Amino acid sequence: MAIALVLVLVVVGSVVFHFLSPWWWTPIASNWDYIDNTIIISFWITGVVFAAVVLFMAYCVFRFRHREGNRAAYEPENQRLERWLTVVTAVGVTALLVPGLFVWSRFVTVPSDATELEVVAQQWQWSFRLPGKDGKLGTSDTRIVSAENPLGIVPSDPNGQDDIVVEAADLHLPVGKPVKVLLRSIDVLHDFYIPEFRAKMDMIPGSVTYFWFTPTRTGTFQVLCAELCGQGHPLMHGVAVVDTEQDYLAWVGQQQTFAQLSAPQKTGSAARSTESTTASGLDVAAKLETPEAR
Ligand SMILES: [Cu+2]
Repeated sequence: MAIALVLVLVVVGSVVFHFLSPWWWTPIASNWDYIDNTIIISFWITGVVFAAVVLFMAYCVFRFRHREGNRAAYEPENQRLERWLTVVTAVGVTALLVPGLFVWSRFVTVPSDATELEVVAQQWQWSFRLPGKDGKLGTSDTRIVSAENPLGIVPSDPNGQDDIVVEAADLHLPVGKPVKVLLRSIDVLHDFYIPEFRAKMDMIPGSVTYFWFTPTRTGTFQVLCAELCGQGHPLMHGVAVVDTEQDYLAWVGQQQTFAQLSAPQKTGSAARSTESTTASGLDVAAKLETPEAR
């Protein structure tokens, strides 16, 4: 009797806690409310099944409790019950999986007007690359990653020369514009995750994974790594700032392109003068950024 009561209390307590809990998702900042809806469907299905199974256990514990002289009946087969359970389980599992498949298909079907953003993970920092005026990212190769070329951009590809390189600094994005996020890792498995965007994907050395999203409100969001990636994993934070178009353009104007970053390697006064002007721009940018996340 006491055990049956405990089981009922577990169900009631879980349901009450779920609805009164102070912990819920951070307010959404992207178009992916489909993902929230899918999780809510999963909560409902798993919640109903959890309550039904535990309450049934409580009923059995109470109804078939030990009584003097009672004997259990042995019934190894019950085809009607098995058919019924198979159908209910199949419906439940289908309802859990199918919404996710629809969301996944949207998640990787990138709209044609999305601009590209490359995110490069390494132990233990985030770097970003945005296409320059040509709107195209140049090719990259992990094998040529060096201190001077931290993202491994192929110097011979003209598309890469105007790419904006944001190494281990804050990322800015304009609000309301779809972004195709290309994910690369130059060492181990990482996972790019911004909770408010509801978007998250593994980054696999040697391949480029991608998804897309549209930021729907301005604000400063934390970039997390959601894959255990070594000792510094808990410290692998970044900052993504969603700006108004105007603020975004002001930020872009302060960033350095790949060509500017590789200029110091060249000799000659022209290269040096480019370096000095852009370096001062970067100093201003560094002062404006919020360094608290690092
Ligand atoms: Cu990581």
